[in-house]
Amino acid sequence: MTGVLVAAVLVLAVVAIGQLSNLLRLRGEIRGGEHPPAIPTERDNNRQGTLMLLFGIGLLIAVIWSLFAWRDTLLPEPAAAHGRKVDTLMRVTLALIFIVFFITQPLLFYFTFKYRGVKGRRALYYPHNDRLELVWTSIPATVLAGIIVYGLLVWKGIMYPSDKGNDDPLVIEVYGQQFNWTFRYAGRDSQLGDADVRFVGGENIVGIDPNDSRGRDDILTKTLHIPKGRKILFQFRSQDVIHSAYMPHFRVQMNCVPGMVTQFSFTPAYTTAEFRQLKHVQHKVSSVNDAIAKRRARGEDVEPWDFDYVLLCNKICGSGHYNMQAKIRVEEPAAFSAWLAQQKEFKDL
Ligand SMILES: [Cu+2]
Repeated sequence: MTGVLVAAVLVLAVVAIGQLSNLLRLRGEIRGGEHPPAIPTERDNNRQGTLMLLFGIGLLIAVIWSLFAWRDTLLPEPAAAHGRKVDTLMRVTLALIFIVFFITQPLLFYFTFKYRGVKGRRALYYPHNDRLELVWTSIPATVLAGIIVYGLLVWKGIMYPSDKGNDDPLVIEVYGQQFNWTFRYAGRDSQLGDADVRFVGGENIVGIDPNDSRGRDDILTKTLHIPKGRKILFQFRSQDVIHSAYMPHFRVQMNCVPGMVTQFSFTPAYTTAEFRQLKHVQHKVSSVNDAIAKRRARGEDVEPWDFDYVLLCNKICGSGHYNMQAKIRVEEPAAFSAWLAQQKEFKDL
């Protein structure tokens, strides 16, 4: 709220200054008849040039400061095997962006200062240079093409791995609807039964076809439990609008599109309990809980927080979008099997 008020005050101040300068100009016109043309003086040019240089220096200091101050807000170590490839791609891209930024921005502000208006100095008329055009077109084009090819190779490595490894994936359907998630496990036959929106009703939230025998042992749940170390094949569907299943700790995001099935597979690398032991996760949990402790001391009713993997909807899908989330529990395979065995099959609902 304070931020909005400060922004409003700043906007109003800019408007007031604009109006004031209009008034002064009108007053000048009324008093002196014709308004003299505004030709900047040597002093104006020096002042504007210096201000521009100071602004540039301030901008660079702010960027460097924010890089250090907010480095902890980046995502921690990935919780799925393929996540390192995504993170490396991200780091390479960020490194290139910052190299270009730290070359071009200081030059931009320095030249603005250096070539400010000086009495008697005329700008050099330099309309065209083929060699320069070639250099500043071909270098960015080559670098961008390199990033795109690298990105495509990473995508191919994640989506179509050459090493199929333990290829007995656990199949789980992630079903989005305004505004919640339902999960369907394939049951003992490792196959999901057919589903169609026309069968949706009562307990049959995802529209399992009652005539398809493969669907009889499917299991519907509202919490997502997955075993560590086993490949999980997620199949995404949506009942109404486009949702997007976003599991940031596993570096996964996939759209859930009505009328089609999209998929993504990954292998969880840490159980929830193990991930909670990692240093940066503990650091985050303790800093959040410090803030919560202060609120509790003020008498607010806030529960302490512990880390959990999350599934969030990452498409603005309607008024309840903000709350379309679920916790993900990664467990040791034995604990996962015990949990799954307690769930009801579709035929028993
Ligand atoms: Cu959604």
